[in-house]
Amino acid sequence: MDRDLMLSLYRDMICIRRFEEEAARAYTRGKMGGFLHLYIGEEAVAVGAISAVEPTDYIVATYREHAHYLARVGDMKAAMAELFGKATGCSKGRGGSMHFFDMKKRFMGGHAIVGGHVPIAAGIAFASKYRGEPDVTLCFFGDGTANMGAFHEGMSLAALWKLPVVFICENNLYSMGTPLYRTLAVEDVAVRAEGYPMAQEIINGDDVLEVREAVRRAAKRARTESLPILVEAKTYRFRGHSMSDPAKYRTKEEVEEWMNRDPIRILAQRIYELGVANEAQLKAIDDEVKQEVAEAVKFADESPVPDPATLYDDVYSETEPRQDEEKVVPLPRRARAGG
Ligand SMILES: Cc1ncc(C[n+]2csc(CCOP(=O)(O)OP(=O)(O)O)c2C)c(N)n1
Ligand SMILES: [Mg+2]
Repeated sequence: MDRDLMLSLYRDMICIRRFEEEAARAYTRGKMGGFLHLYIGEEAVAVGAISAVEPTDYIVATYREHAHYLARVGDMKAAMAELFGKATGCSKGRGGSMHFFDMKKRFMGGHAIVGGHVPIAAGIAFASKYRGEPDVTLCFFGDGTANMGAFHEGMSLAALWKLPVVFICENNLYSMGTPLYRTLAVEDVAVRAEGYPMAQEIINGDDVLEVREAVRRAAKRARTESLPILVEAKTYRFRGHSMSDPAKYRTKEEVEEWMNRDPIRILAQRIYELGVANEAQLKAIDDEVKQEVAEAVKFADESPVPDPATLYDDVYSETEPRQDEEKVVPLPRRARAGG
């Protein structure tokens, strides 16, 4: 096992953990508006998967996307500033927690509508295939998403058109406060793949090396054979659904059991066993990361809010009244009804 790789995966996971712990503190201090959904406990999925693909491959994620953004783009300052709604944020402070974006790094969001991004991922993969480009799209989503109509539409088209997408289900056993067994008629989300059809694989989402290996294989197949796959990573979120959720619907024992399978601790254990690093060396990484997070908070705090004069920038609508506006005649009622 490559020493540098293991340490870099460790660092990436610690970055997400410490970033989000600090984000949670900032949230309670009223530094940001809207919701904040944390990925704490699920870090191995984003880090393992994104480390397994090329930097030119596309990433599409949910509202729990700070992790995927940090794993791909790694700019903590732009991430924290976005949470704080500042002009220096990765979406210029216009998106906030659920709408991180970085086109240059092919990080295609940050999507708040459950399932809405699955057809988008299929569309991106379609564009790659249509243009004859070698890129693969990774699409992350939760277990609850597997029951959404848009999810089935995206999966169905990906199978029909043999699109190079790796669908990655982050199965954390809950959609908001509802346990999976109350929403899903099957035990594993992965079996849904059979109906489209496409390949499937179930993996331990708390083992970053296992995730990396599975996604590496899946992405290679997508790239060389242009075939989609559904990978289901079993994992758990340690916090509530969002910051406003006290998570009373889970027993203390259940949470403790999963926290014993902390993905960061699992990798640390592997690192010790293989003699890659000792406790002091991992602590040094942690200390560096905490420093980086503190600098990101300072940067976000000191950054300006977006200038109101830029309100209409980057909006896909006319900011000036259209010249031909008076010529637009509404269709008569009956004609519209027929359409
Ligand atoms: C179309 C739509 N319906 C409902 C919601 C409200 N909502 C936000 S997250 C969520 C649960 C999604 O659960 P899951 O897909 O398992 O993802 P997780 O939050 O567990 O990562 C719901 C119902 C939404 N954002 N979009
Ligand atoms: Mg879930």
